[in-house]
Amino acid sequence: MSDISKLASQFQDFISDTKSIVIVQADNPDGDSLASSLALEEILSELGQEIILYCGVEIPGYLRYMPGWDRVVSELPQKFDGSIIVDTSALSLLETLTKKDDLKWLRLKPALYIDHHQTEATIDFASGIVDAAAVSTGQVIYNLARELELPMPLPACEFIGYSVLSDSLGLTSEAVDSPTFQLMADIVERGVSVAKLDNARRSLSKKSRRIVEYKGKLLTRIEFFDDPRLAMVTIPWTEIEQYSHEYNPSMLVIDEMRMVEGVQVAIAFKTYPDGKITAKIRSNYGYKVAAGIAEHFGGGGHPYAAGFKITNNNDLGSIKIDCLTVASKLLDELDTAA
Ligand SMILES: [Mn+2]
Repeated sequence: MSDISKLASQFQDFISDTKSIVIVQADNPDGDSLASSLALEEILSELGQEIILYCGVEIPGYLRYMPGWDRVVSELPQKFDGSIIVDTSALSLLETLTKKDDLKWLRLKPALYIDHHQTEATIDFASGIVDAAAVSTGQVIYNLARELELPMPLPACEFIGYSVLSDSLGLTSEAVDSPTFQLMADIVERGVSVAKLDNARRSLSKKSRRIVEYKGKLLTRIEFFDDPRLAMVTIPWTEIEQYSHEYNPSMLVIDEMRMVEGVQVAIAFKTYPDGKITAKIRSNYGYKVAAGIAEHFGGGGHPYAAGFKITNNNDLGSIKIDCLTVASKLLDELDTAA
């Protein structure tokens, strides 16, 4: 059996045993996790399945161009037969469920995660369908649906398109390959308008004046290290509280940081009142070190986009020095390898 037919029969077995399914996004919802949830909802509803969409945190404003985002609830339903976790295989990203002591309900029932991250899975209570060659979890779902000849109504195709465009930065990331374009060609055949998807996405990327002014402040706070291969910025809790319901502060500056001459890696830190520190890492084309840096701190992700979270050390200064050391070492190794 080929890989995809094995994964497809695993998926088929799972959905045959579960009538009502809660689809779970981790605590860092993004375009792919939301689009994948909505695509699964479309496909599985056609099969008569009852679907509940769940995410422990609020869906951020910039994702609300996808119709159906408001069906995502933040309370785990009382009754369901099984769960599908999308776009992560990391237990640490299900913190809200853990904190509310709701994870036990997922543990009691059949659970499946569908993901495309390369990082080793830490979800210990579910079976996994992981395809690291897929650019998005939506593409994994598309492959399963095609293999099983499941119904793919137009909205499902649109959500799959959103997931691919979102995780591939508009079909420009290194993970984009010929199957990605075959997928896009197929959904266009099925009626999807790429222009319509792109326009919907952009309609919400307009910013308010206060956000643009805040972006200006953040830009002046970027720190450069290592001549200047590494750029870092820190976003304290007071600003997260003030701005993140409107725009994710790190996303305001991380691309600008990457676009500074000489910069190869950009890291945005966020600090929380409970001492937690998170880092979002982006590296430029040719510098596949993001996941390596994240893994050093117990996180993970992709070669060019990764992240980590630290709860046992709130000394940001020392974390930044460690980041600098690890990043410089990994970048030097790339130089020697080249
Ligand atoms: Mn993804």
